[in-house]
Amino acid sequence: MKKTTTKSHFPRIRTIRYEGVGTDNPLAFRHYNPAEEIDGKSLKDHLRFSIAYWHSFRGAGLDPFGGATIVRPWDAGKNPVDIALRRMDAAFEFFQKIESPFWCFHDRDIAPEGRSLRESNTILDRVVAHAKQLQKATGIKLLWGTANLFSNPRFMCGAATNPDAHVFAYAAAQVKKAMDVTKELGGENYVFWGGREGYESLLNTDLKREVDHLGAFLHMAVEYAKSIGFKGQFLIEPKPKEPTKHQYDFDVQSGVAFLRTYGLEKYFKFNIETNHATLAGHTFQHEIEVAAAHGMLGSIDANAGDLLLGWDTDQFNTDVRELTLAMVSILKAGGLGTGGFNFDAKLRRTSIDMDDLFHAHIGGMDAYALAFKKARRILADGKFTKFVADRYASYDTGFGADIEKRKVGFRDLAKLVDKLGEPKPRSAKQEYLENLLADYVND
Ligand code: XUL
Ligand code: CO
Repeated sequence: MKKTTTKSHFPRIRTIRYEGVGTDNPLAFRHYNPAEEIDGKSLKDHLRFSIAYWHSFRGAGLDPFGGATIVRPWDAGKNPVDIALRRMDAAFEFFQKIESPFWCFHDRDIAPEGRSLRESNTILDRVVAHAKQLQKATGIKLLWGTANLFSNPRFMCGAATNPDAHVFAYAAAQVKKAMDVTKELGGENYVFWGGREGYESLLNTDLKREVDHLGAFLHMAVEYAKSIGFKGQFLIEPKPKEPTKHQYDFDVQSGVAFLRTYGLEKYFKFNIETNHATLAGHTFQHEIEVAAAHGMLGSIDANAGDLLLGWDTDQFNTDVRELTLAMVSILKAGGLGTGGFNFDAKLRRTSIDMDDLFHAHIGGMDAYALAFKKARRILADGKFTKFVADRYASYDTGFGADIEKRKVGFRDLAKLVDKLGEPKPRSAKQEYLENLLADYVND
């Protein structure tokens, strides 16, 4: 990657290199070799890793019981715009040193909010112009942009689902600008995570009206994108709860129903986040399979939750078994297209050193790279694919094929059962398959 000329914010850390599994250097990749060619494409281009600006450059380690623990030198100073610009330099140096080809942001994490929307937009434009220069100088690209419609108190009762039309209008104006700057930075996607689009109590909520408003809002976004010629893919990021008790985009399946109900399915795919999947009571792989089944697999927010805690802990994922299963489903679906793997993950509040940011991403990137290779082997060997195909083979011919083609009805099938009698039970062989998977994961 090309170098920038600004002073180093990470002077003691050099660009992370691939050194292979034998290395004892903790600041090296063991599995992620960005330049490695696989099927005529580099691993970097296969995986399309991305860094989440909000966690890695705005996360300060706050929790409900205590304030900032993670203090960065570039955040010092009085003028918030100068700080934002310097922080952006630090971020791009990090993106380069960690060998990430993409980054992602919310409007409000890259630039401070002004006293009016107009002033906020002016500040945002200044920071975006700087980001554009840094993108050009480094070759790092924008995977997606989005608007923060959840931090400011004005959004406490929702944005597009707010009972006050004035707040809806404000949210629309903010997304309009966020789409403009995403286009300006060549963003390949635009994400909608329904921050506070949900409710706490039905005593004060008109659920139907709120969901209708969300449908209207997204139609306006589609129309606006067309009008400015923004070609990036729109993505919905489902999450079942947190911050609100009932979020409207609960999971992928309910997201599909929502999009189809409002005639939006042509315009959206899903950004699936591991920790959101588990909060919904699903596995990561389940959410990927549901999106893929509808041709709506878009991108991944790569992280992990702690299953012993009931909230969105946004940890870096080093669970190769879980990631291998996810990768199998992603590769089977033909990959992520314009999407990528965005590390929507944060340091623990006790990990306060600069190098912790590197260790965290190295671990996540290595785990995904290893999982990618294992998944490719699993699919090339074809053992699971063959097992599953055999399991459904009765639908390939005869009356099974007629069922799939809807050529038969209950009367035909009732007659058939009179003739065939009792079906013969057949083992689903789960333990055998789990052992087979363990061979790949442990190898
Ligand atoms: C929140 C979350 C967001 C979205 C972007 O849980 O995942 O950071 O990814 O708004
Ligand atoms: Co996310």
